Amino acid sequence: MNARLDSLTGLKQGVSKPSYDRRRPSGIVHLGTGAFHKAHQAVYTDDALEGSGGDWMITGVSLRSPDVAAALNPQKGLYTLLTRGPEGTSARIVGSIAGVLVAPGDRAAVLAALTKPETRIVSLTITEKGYGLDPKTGGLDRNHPALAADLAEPTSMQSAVGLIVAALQHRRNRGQQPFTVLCCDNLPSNGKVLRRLALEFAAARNANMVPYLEGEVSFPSTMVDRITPASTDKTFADTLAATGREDYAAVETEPFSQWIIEDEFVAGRPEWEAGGALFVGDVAPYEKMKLRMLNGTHSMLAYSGFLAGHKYVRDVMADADLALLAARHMREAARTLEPVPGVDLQGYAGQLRERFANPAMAHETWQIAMDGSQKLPQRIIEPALIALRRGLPLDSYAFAVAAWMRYALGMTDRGDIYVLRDPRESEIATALAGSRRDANAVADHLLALPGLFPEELTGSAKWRDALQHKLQPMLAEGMRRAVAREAETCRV
Ligand code: CS2
Repeated sequence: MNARLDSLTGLKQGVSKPSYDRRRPSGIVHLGTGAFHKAHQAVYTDDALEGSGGDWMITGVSLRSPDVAAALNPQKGLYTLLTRGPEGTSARIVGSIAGVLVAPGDRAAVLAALTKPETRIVSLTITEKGYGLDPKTGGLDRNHPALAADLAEPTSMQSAVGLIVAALQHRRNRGQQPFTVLCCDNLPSNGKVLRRLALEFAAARNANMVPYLEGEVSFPSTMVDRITPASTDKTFADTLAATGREDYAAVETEPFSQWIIEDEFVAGRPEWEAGGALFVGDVAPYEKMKLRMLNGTHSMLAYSGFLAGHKYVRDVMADADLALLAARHMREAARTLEPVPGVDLQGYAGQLRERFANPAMAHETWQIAMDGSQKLPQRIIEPALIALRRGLPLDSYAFAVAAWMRYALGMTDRGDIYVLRDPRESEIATALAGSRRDANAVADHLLALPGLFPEELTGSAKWRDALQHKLQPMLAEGMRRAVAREAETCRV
């Protein structure tokens, strides 16, 4: 039996570890303590605590699964971060998480954490689908199960938005200072979106909270970036080899990391600059760049790469045809952007291609392919619309959407079935029933999914033609051939 990582002693040489006193109060409550949070914000906070201290430990909250808490709590919140680069892997112990609460099992403890006087920031990584955002209205999706429950039942508080508004109400009633709400998910203007949802929720449930939320609480937007594959048995085996400690909370990530934040904190913040965070007045240009160039290309490669038989993004990038399509997608996405302060977009694209090709990273295409209905709008559809308006080529967006539509059929060209993992999965399956081989029918049915594609796009003959043109060979000849064919058009 190997010893578990539950203290900072006895680690192998070369493993870096926190030297600050971890018995300080938690100034941050983080909703959605998954791998991404552990590879990103928790690491910046670890650096800030190491650099300048402050009462900024993190109390993690899992809104759904008890797994992270089960792995982290017996280790007093300690976990290993493996950083994998072409030159090798390094291990570091992160100490900024004090422990994790599980909301469904212990809602009272979660509310207590959110309403403690020491809590000054509530941050979130709950994925796109966690917000209950209706893509059509930009407001609350009242059919979102957790939100619907919270709107109907005063004491429910299952959704992130519901918990935040309820906690702020408690604080206001008790005369405590509010906290900053810090959204760290891949949504454009993520702070503004969350603010809008919180205001709408408050207007529906506790209208007297609206002026308070508007006047006293801040919702800075952020751009977060670090590629973080789901942990596997190899993560745990390599962690044991590197540190000498068993750790089933370990996560692995890439060397690159970026965090750009609007500096609007109503109750202070850690010195995240210590980890390299950049504070700016307006995050929007950076967010758009990342969502369209990184995430958009990721999604395109995930659908087409998975169906062309590639398990990992690094394999996709080793496929000359797909690498070419990745480069094209980034180039086209860059054309939809306004200038981004201090960034050379060509250089950014080159860096992205290198990151995607990192041979040490096993990032599954299937992982990225999940939740397509939640990801396409900001990654692909928005720039497609801009391209349409400006008369720019539609090929790369039509190819990406066609690849998603082909992926939505749930079966590889060899006939293997896979799970879509999308909150709109059953709606998609119903839309596709009976029309699986006909490109026109598949495109028509998926374009008609309520709220997903704007009318300006669905009503455009140019867009529909482009889409059908890309989807047809995917269905008739298979993804491998369709990719080769598409790449040929880029070579001429
Ligand atoms: C990916 C992102 O899974 C996905 O959809 O595109 O998680 C991506 O790896 C991160 O946004 C990188 O910062």
